[in-house]
Amino acid sequence: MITTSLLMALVATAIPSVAARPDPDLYRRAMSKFNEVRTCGLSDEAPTVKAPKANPWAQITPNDVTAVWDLLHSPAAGLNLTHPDDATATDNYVYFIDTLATNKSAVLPYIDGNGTLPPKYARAVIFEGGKTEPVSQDYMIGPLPVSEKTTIEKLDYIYNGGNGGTVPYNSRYFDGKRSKLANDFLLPIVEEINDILVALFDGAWYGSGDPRTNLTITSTDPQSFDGSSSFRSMMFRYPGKASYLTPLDFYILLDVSGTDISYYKLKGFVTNEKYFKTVAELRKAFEAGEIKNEFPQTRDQEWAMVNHKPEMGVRDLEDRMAPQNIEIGGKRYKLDLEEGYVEYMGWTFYLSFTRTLGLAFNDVKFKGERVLYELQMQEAAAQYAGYTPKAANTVYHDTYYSFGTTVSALVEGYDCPFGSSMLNVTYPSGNKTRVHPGALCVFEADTGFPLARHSYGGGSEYGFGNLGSVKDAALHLRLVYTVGNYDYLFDYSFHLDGSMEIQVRASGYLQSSPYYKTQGRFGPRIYKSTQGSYHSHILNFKADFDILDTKNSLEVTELIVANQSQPWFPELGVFEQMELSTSYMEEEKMFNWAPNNQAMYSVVNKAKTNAWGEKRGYRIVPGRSNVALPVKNSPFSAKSSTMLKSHLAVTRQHDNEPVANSFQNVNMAAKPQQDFGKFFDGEKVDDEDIVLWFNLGMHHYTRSEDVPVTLFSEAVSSIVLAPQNFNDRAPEGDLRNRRWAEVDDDGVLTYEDYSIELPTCQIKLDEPFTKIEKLTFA
Ligand SMILES: *[C@@H]1O[C@H](CO)[C@@H](O)[C@H](O)[C@H]1NC(C)=O
Ligand SMILES: *[C@@H]1O[C@H](CO)[C@@H](O)[C@H](O)[C@H]1NC(C)=O
Ligand SMILES: *[C@@H]1O[C@H](CO)[C@@H](O)[C@H](O)[C@H]1NC(C)=O
Ligand SMILES: *[C@@H]1O[C@H](CO)[C@@H](O)[C@H](O)[C@H]1NC(C)=O
Ligand SMILES: *[C@@H]1O[C@H](CO)[C@@H](O)[C@H](O)[C@H]1NC(C)=O
Ligand SMILES: *[C@@H]1O[C@H](CO)[C@@H](O)[C@H](O)[C@H]1NC(C)=O
Ligand SMILES: *[C@@H]1O[C@H](CO)[C@@H](O)[C@H](O)[C@H]1NC(C)=O
Ligand SMILES: [Cu+2]
Repeated sequence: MITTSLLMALVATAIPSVAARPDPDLYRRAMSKFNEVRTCGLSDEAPTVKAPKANPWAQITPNDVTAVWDLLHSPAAGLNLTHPDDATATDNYVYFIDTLATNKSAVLPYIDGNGTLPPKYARAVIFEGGKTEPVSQDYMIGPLPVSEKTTIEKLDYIYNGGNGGTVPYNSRYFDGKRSKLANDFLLPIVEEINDILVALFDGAWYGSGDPRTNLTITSTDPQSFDGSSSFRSMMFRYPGKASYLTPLDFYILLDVSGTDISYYKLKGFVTNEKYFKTVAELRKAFEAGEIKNEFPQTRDQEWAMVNHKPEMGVRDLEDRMAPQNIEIGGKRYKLDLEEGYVEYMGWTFYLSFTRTLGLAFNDVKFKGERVLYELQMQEAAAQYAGYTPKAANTVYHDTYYSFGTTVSALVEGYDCPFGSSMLNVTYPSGNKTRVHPGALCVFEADTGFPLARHSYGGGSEYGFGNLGSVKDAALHLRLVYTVGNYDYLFDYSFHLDGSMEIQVRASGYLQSSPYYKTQGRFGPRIYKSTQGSYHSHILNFKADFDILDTKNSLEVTELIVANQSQPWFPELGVFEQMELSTSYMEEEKMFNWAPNNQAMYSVVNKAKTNAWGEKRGYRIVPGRSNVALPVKNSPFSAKSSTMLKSHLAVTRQHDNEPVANSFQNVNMAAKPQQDFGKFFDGEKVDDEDIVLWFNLGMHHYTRSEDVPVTLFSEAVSSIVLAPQNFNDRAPEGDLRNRRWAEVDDDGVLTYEDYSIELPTCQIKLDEPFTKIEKLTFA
């Protein structure tokens, strides 16, 4: 926190003198005078704009959430619901309400023509434990607002697994009510072995609410393969804020199938890399001295906090403030916070947000022409490896945890630059709409390099005849989703050259394992008794390109090496040369980046050519660490994770294929609710409305530098969507933030700054810089 007033002269010559602690009124008056003392954009509000049309992808309103909730609970609905606060696993209760994606077929006539705004629908997931065959059931409720026309129907059409929106009880989200049943079953078992736990770990477990409990117990995903049964691989840790880094070598395996706890079974214990099926077997080995705790874990977790560690020393000059990105000329983007609409340097787009998937972008246009209909993350997954029940079992699909609800508060000046627009994010929660203040930041940033430059030769004393250099910048939209141990930083940037970059970074705690001398193949020792478990992160995205219209093709330009001859080089005979071989993907397909990147993939509109007769398109440019899930046949991720297993995929757009995954799919690896593989049924993708799916991710080769938390600098993946013959020339020509210098024949240097002058402004950082604006997406 900045407590002292900091005043920095940016342009030494041009700053009117201002006292170090200006009188607040004077300061406020100064701020409002745009042409006098300004604050370099730090405290400016972004200029507002009115979206051309109401946002058809908007979230359902808070009133809709409450009305839908009340409708579902009305006797007339016939759903026989219990309020979640009073419900047990064998009652029927609402798990969540969310916004149902509006069909593209309904939106296009509205945004492109005179069609009316399509009606909104809610989606509700109801846990129907009170049914003879207990299930989780998805419903669609609409049209909204609730009226006599509103109906509640099963939501089946977005799922292709065969059972529509129905998920068997054993595969449904393992919520607190199911955990309570599992823990009720577990308690007497652990009570029988607490003496062993005390002897090994100086800890015991009497249930989570009991004051004597000084171990924490955790399970993992998945907890079912196909809904016919359910299991839990539990492990103990030392409790605390960094318990992910203080794992203990003790696992309990349970069969927790069904709602009747009297049928639950103990499958056994694992410790010291040994498996004991019963309490008696465990006790026998313990008493025979065959179970040891060779590397005692630490209960202290101070070392694992993300605060300053003075014992690590000092770096010279590090007591000075680090460089900052400042929107020095004032904000250059406009916001319509009511509609969730943004304009920036030729870009326009709408925002939407759901509980399940978080932020999405719609109708992304550059200079008035559509590039993308939709861009949305589909799944943030991780699969682990190890010779323990926990690591070997773990596959996370973070949408299982309602990804959008995990958005965390952002720290201005650290997570996002000072002066960013810090926007509220909202989503339905029960019968209400929750607000996460300042969870989405919008800012324009210096990219740190010129967008273009050239120094034209010339023998002048300046070393050039002419020199042109163009300033680069980009608009960023950034959020951090903290799903349990991990913080995923999503950064979407819109660039002046018409390209868009998506970057995902990971920080936060490793899900680690107790250290075993024999298990280096699963990752290094990273602390006294802790091993960093190897895992792969894969994040799947949907990019529904509409280059100018919906008739698009996926152009594959292979870079091939061919033997050929050229008559003017008779002495060479046949020689090797590179050439481009262009074709179009014919059918829906999952595929990988070509080795050595010797293929370029572009979505093009064959009917729309630029001034040179070339098909206009956007290229999908690989960035950092574009990986896919290495394991293809793991029982824990078999058919639930098909979308993670290739770098890229192309399909035909369909209203009934809006998402790659279903949020409960992680518990249905053998019998998925959504089978991405079934999207590939031989449909043509040439000159059609096509969707491109891509994966970002990283193979997390864990290291001691993951302690205390993984570093965003290293754990990063990115991709760029860049114009490919979309324009007639580079779109930088209209930018005035550039310099053009000339040296005439007499050696006289003149330069043009196009009236973009270094502004006169001051930076004053003396307030808690959390400014909250409204973003309702409604
Ligand atoms: C309503 O749900 C309860 C469980 O909450 C169940 O016991 C009861 O049988 C259900 N009633 C009907 C008519 O299905
Ligand atoms: C929309 O309506 C206007 C005025 O009625 C008409 O001129 C125009 O052609 C219509 N546009 C479309 C795309 O239908
Ligand atoms: C944890 O609880 C057990 C059982 O009550 C006790 O024996 C042990 O000393 C406790 N350990 C610590 C570190 O407090
Ligand atoms: C939500 O439900 C609670 C009861 O559980 C009620 O007190 C509250 O008024 C409801 N909120 C709204 C916005 O209807
Ligand atoms: C070209 O011909 C040479 C000589 O026959 C051969 O070694 C080389 O592999 C050929 N290159 C290609 C791309 O076929
Ligand atoms: C969306 O399209 C699907 C598939 O055509 C259809 O079944 C569904 O009813 C549509 N949804 C809405 C809200 O109209
Ligand atoms: C943002 O959220 C905060 C906290 O809930 C609230 O006080 C503030 O009014 C919200 N801002 C707007 C403009 O809605
Ligand atoms: Cu990781």
